[in-house]
Amino acid sequence: MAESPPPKRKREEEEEAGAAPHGGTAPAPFPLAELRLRRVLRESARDKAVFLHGEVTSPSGEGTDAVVILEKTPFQEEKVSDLLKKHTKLDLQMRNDIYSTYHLYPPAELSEIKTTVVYPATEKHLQKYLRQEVHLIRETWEDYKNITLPFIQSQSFSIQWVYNILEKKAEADRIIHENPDPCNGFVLVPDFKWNQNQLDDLYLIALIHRRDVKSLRDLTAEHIPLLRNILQEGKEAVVKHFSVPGSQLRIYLHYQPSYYHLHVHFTALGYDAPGSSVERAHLLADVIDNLVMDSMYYQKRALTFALRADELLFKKFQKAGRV
Ligand code: GTA
Repeated sequence: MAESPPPKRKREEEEEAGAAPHGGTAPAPFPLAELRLRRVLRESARDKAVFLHGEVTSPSGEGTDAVVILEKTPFQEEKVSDLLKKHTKLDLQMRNDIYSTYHLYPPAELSEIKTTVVYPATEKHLQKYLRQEVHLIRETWEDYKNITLPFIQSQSFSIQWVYNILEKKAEADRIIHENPDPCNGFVLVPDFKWNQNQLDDLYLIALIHRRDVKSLRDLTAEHIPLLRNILQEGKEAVVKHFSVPGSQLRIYLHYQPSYYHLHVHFTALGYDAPGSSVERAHLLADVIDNLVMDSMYYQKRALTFALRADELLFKKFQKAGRV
C-alpha cells in the first residue's frame, strides 16, 4: 500500500466546504436514480467494475444514452482501522478450525463506489466499453497512410475535453504541472480514472500544448525536446506532489489511442492499468531513444495493436486484406 495519501487538491477542499469550483453555481449532478438500465456492457470481477448502458428520459419522453462505470476503489490505509471499528454488520459465512470468513458491511462513508459517467454517450462510447472479441493488427507505414490515417480523419473521438483542459476551461484547479511553451510545453493533470484518494492506482496524463501531433506515428526527432520535457518535468512534478519517485512510474503512450491529440500516461508501476499491456503501451523513454537513433523511426516500422472485431477500423483492415 502507499506510504502517504496524496495532498488534497484545492478544488476538493472547496467542494467539501460547499463552494462550487471557480466560485460559480455547481452544475446539477447526473440524475443517476432516474437512469433506465438498458444493458450491462461489460463486467470485470478482476477490476471489480461494471460498465452500464443506460438511458435518461427527458420530460418530453425522449431518451438519451449514457455510459456509467461503477468501480470499487482500493483500500485507503489510513481508513482501515475505521472500517474495523465502525462496520455496521459482520455476518459469519463459515468457520473451520482456525479459519473463518465473514461479510462485513461498512458504513456509507467507507463504501464509496467510483462512478464515471459519459453523457450523452455516442454509439462509439457504447462500442468501446462493450466486451468483444479482439484481434491483433500489424500496421505497416503504408497501412497507416492508406487505412488508418483516412479513418482517423473521418472518425476519431471528439477531443474537446483536451482543449478545455489546455485552455483552462475545465479541470484548471486540478493541474499538477504546466510548461506553457506552445511548442515544447504540456499540462499534467490527474487522469479521469484516478480519484486521487490513494497512490496505489496513481494515474496522471500529460497533454501537449501543440495541436498538430496526433499520435506516435507523427513523432520525429523534432519532437524530442517536447518528449524530454514531459519525461523530466513530469517525473519531478509527481515526486513533488505525491512523493512517488520516477523509478516507480510507468510513463508511456498508447498506440492506437482513443483520442488523437498526443498525450502521455503516467501510472504507478505497481498498478496494472487498463491499456498498459505490450500490444498498446510504448514507454516514453524508449520512444525518445528510438527517435534519437532514427528521426523517421515511427514512419518506418510496423506497429502492432489490438482492435475489437466490430470496430470500423478493424473492418477497414479486413477489407484491405490485411487481417
Ligand atoms: N483528466 O475528461 C477527461 C478525460 N477523458 C474524457 C479521458 N481521459 C480524461 N482525463 C481527464 N479528463 O487515460 C483520459 C482517459 C485515458 C486518457 C486517454 O485520457 O482516462 P487514450 O487516448 O490512450 O485512450 O487515453 P484510452 O486509453 O482508450 O481511453 P480509456 O478511456 O482509458 O479506455 C481504455 C480502456 O480501459 C477502455 O477500453 C475501457 O474499457 C477500459 N477501462 C477499464 N476500467 C476503466 C475505467 N474505470 N474507466 C474507464 N475505462 C476503463
